[in-house]
Amino acid sequence: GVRLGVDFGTLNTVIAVARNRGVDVITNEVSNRATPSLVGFGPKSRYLGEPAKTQEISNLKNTVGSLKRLAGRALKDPEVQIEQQYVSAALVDCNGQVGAEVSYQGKKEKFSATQLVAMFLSKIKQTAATELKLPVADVVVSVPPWFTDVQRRSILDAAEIAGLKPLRIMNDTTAAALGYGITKLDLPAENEKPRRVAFIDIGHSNYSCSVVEFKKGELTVKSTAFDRHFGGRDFNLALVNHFAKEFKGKYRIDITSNPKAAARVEAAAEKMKKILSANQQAPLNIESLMNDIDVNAMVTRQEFEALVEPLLNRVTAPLEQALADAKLTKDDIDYIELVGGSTRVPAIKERIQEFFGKGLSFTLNQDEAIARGCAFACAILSPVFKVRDFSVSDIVHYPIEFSWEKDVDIPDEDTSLTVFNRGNVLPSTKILTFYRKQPFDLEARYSKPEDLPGKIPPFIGRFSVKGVKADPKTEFMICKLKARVNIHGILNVESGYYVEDQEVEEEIKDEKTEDGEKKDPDAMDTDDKKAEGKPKTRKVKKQVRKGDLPIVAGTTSLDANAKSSLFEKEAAMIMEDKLVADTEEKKNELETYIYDMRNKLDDQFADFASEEEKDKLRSKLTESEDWLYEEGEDATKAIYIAKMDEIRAMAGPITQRYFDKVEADRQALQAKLDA
Ligand code: ATP
Ligand code: K
Ligand code: MG
Repeated sequence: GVRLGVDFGTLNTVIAVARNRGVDVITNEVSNRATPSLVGFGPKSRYLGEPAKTQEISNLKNTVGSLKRLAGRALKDPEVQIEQQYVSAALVDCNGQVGAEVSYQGKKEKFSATQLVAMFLSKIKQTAATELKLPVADVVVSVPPWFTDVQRRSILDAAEIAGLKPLRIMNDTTAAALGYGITKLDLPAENEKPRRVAFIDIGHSNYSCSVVEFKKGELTVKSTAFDRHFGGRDFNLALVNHFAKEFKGKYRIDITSNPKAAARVEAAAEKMKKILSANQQAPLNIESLMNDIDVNAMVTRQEFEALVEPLLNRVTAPLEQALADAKLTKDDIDYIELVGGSTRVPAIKERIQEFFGKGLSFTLNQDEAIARGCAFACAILSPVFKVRDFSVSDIVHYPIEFSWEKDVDIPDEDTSLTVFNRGNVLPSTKILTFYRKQPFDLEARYSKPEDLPGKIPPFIGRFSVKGVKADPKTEFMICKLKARVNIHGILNVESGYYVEDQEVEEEIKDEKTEDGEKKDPDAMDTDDKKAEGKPKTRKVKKQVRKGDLPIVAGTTSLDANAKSSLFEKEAAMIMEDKLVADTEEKKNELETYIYDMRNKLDDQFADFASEEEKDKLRSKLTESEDWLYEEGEDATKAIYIAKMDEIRAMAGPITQRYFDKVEADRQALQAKLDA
């Protein structure tokens, strides 16, 4: 199967594919190496990716961007209100999640953020399948490292609604780090000092910095810090605000009152900003911006840097935080690797370089490193692929606690416990032990809601443990639950079982947990006594696994029914889009055919038809053309095909005579050559 990596950006999405010989970036239908992360809606079909961008300015109300930043959020979240500044469609509540209200096929419709992400991912799937000429399923998708459980679940659900199989939801900077490590052949050996690299990703809306340690075949993320509201769009906005003020005075127009004008200035500001990365000044010219007024302006790099000074002053905070969390100093960092489009801004580079006091590295492709890392991750996770194994150890960003009610009376038993701490290894499993007489519930939530982005509720999931009954001897059951923060960064109670204390004869072995993972030093599974290293057997008191405990989980993921119904809906919309595209294609073919045939009648077909035949065919062409621009403007695919067949039938004898002559000439020539 195809192994895809998708860097799902706020502005741009990059798709990479792992092949036997390495990783390649896939181009889209207009040969771009990045696809606008936009979804638009029209009277007949959706516009996904490039067409959404083309239509954006004329279809603002029905175009939705910032897709990933909406995923898993509620409308009332103050950060969603910030997002509305950048999203031109109206944001609304959609069954508890934020969504967009748009006009689609002539009706007002609401789509949840998860659905909108699914639409975009189904386009990405289609782009990859078209380019590779193979069906696509397995995928690794990147997200900002600060994404919480509910946001990650939304992306997972969306990928599944799009018919993809997400093998991993991966943090942006971790993906970049994997792409870096897997291609470096000179990493330190096991017993050597690790190489320490700071990966800095500044994109369109957010900024992350991870400190990562590398050794041969493995990477360990030591810390990740972020500014969730720092990226290229803030630099664009600074320019837009500057021009809004300038144009008020200079041209007496107020672009803030005109969304279309504001959007055009934003697009121009983005271009200008890029020019300023390589030049000392940049012009801005927009024709007929508002009230038929053409606007012109010029900004120097120095002026631009003054405008964004408050932003530039925020560049070092995540770097300081990342070092502090990793308990390292600037001097411990061997390399500083920059990725993301906004790390091209010279003033940003200067601030970072000044902070570390050493040169910056650009050994990764700034725009493609994350997608490439994701494709490597996908290949590693795929059993059929031959890729050098590379172990990736990431970290938990927000502490997670479990809470429960007391059952068996154990003095001093707590009713809640922080099970995963900030900075804990991810993925990792911890075994929770409970003494219980009957089925019970436990709830998982983030223990520091104030650290979460915006007003994301701390709730993660409620887990009901079934099949618990008291052992007649001890009057309770010893229940063991496996809580896991998995490779997506999502928490689940994956399984449960019960044990009994028994005296057993046991051979002393190495320390492995049941699923063969290396034992996490923080694991609470202290009951699983590890024996000393004597190579013989001895009697030990041991907990012996007796049976499974079924667990029913209630999380923020969509349930199976809801997911499959959204999958059906998405599939139906894909079919409709395809029908609209096919119909348009048939209409264009008919138009071209008419035009072509008219020319040929005066040219190569001229000697092969009588004047009467020509007149008849010409009037048929004119009549068909008139039809095409009137009643036939909006016909079905079948009708366009039928029209074309009618003309073909009438032109048939003429074209036949022409081709007979061509063939006769060819044979005559051949005979001459053979003679
Ligand atoms: P995010 O990572 O925040 O979700 P993203 O992945 O879509 O967003 P990128 O593709 O990394 O973002 O970067 C896009 C941003 O980089 C845009 O704001 C763009 O204007 C900016 N950018 C790209 N090239 C340049 C340049 N030469 N100079 C300045 N800015 C640039
Ligand atoms: K990107
Ligand atoms: Mg990005």
